[in-house]
Amino acid sequence: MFWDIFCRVIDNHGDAGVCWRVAAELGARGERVRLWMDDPSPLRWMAPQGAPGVAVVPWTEPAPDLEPGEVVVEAFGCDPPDAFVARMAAAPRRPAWLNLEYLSAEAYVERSHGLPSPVMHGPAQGFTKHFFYPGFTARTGGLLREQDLAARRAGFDRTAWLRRHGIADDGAQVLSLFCYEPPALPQLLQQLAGGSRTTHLLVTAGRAAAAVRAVGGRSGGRLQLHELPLLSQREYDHLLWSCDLNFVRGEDSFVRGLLAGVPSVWQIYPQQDEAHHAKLDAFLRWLQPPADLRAFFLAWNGVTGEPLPALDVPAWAPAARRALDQAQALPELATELLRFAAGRARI
Ligand code: TRH
Repeated sequence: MFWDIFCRVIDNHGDAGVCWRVAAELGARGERVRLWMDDPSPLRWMAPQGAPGVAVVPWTEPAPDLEPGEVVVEAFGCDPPDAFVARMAAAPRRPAWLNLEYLSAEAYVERSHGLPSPVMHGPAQGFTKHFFYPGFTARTGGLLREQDLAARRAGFDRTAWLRRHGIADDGAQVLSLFCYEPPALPQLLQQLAGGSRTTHLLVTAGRAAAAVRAVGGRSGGRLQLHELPLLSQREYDHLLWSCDLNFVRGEDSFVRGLLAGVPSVWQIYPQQDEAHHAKLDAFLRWLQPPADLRAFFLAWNGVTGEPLPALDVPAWAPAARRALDQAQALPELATELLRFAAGRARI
């Protein structure tokens, strides 16, 4: 099928990251995709290699006047341009119209996945959009897992990757840091500096590196800090696979952290009225972590003002492996999206 995926970059990297990943995976399965982005600039570092079957369309104002494909996906309710919607309405065969939603483990996801949403006004009045929710149960759209992921993982050489980034695989623990500005960051740095074993902390470029600098973080004691450049999404996976534990944030890196099969600590994207607390709680109910890991999540997200528990990577590893098994048993998002859209496109 021919897909139009619409993406507005609100802030951070997640909107671009999720949309690119979905587009690239559909392309890898032989679909043709136009990815409309109001700001395609993050793709320069996130996906410099491009992807077969995927063309990026700058979503300018006015928008390019293009004939809609068979499936239109608006990511996160971003509303395609009116002129394009008018073309959808005039098309001899109505495109399937999906709204790809944010990831959550909350109960409303199962209830809402696949629901129709009648379009009440505008040129496509009378059309029906459908909600498509990623999620953590068999009755959701599941999680995206690329078809080549297992083979890439099997051929991956951690020692060589670390060495390329100037880090010796010398028995020290290796952690990655991708975060916003967690209030407990100074505590973490202190804990690692005073730890019983050496830690290499690989700090991702952008907000995480700025947050470390803002709290005066530097190498010392048992802590070795390393600042990374912006990595492509593929290289970011390699980073996650090289580490004993990953600090992740937002939604996309969080899923990649789960799929890496080693423990991760998630900083959830903060929302108004602390709506993200319920989201974090729902995920923790899915993960069933040991009590100290749970307490670590809550302190890292500022939900409790408790001090950070000690990092205990070996004790947290079984929960991460269990989570990986559970994640791999979930529906696969690109497969589900294809099935769902093919069903709707025939209507
Ligand atoms: O950047 P984020 O905080 O994005 C957020 C969330 O998605 C949030 O839910 C959303 O509402 C908000 O944006 C607008 O975190 P996330 O989702 O993990 O996206 C990061 C992307 O960046 C992911 O695709 C991985 C990628 N990445 C790289 O490709 N290279 C890198 O070096 C790093 C650190 C990340």
